[in-house]
Amino acid sequence: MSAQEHAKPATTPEREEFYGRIGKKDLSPLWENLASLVTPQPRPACLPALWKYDDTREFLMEAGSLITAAEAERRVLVMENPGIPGQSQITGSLYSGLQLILPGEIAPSHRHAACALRFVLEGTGAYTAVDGERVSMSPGDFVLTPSWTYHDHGNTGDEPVIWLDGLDVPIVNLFSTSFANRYPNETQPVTRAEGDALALYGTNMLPFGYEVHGLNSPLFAYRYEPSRAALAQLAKRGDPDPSHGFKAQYSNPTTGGAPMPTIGAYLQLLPKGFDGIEYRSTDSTVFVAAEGRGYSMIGGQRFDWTHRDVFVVPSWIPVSHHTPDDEAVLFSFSDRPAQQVLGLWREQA
Ligand code: 1HN
Repeated sequence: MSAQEHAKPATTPEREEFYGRIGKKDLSPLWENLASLVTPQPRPACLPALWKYDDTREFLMEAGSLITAAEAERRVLVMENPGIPGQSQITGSLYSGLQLILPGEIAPSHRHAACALRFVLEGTGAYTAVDGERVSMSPGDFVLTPSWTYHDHGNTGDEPVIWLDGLDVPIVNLFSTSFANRYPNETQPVTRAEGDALALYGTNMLPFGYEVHGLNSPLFAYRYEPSRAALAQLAKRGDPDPSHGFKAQYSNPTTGGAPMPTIGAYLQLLPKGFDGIEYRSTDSTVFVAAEGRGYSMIGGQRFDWTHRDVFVVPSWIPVSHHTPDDEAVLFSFSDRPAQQVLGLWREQA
């Protein structure tokens, strides 16, 4: 315990007896718990962790023969942070899992208060329908399903499709604000042609007189190729950031802000030979390797990762990234926008 921390007062028989009596009236002494309630620094319960794609994929394919997408509603293997097992949380505020949809399957339409993102890891031929538009999904694409929008997934191709899901379910449940319902039919009607949102919002134009409404980006698919090209362009312009390499944030084209109110998403290029310096921030962050391989030091522990491996960096734990042998690209997401709007976010390079 540091000098700044509040020392827990001594226990005496009189005090113990008092605590027992007030406990029966649903009261407790703050001085017994103050030090763990108000900590001088974040003390995340979640731990640094890594999930190897090859291992998880094998279990996911096994799940594919045990249950259909229709019966499961969503066939997902949840990544349980080992520091907080059994809570469907990868960090203290976010949920993440790997979802499999097999050829011919439909994951039925539903909506919920939680916002979701997908980052496609394997396969082509699947789509997500959001707001009456079906968007096809290819590896590296980043797809949103904003809060309270009906969404269903389908696979009309001939190979399994796997993506990383990220949701703010723990935040929604912290506030006890969960609502959800199924669409009356398996799929929502298609009312807009594919490419509609991209043409309207993704070309540096907005429909004339457009007024921002809601907190989510109306552009709900961000293709890998142009995102990757933006990183390559950043790399041509100068030196990498010493901690982040060449890093960009996905933005809502109508506001310039985060694509969703609770979750920010990022893409970074780590050039071959990058030897990053430590960085920490209060937003526990989920990373997945979109390309290449390397390793990250998280709180002094080394995590070697390769294409499609997922790892998590808890709040305020220093992280550095290293790519001695190969250029790599990392996709990541965190609750940074929520922390920023609440005035809680901090970082330290
Ligand atoms: C959900 O709706 C999806 O729509 C995936 O694909 C994962 C995890 C928790 C709650 C809802 C999806 C989910 C989820």
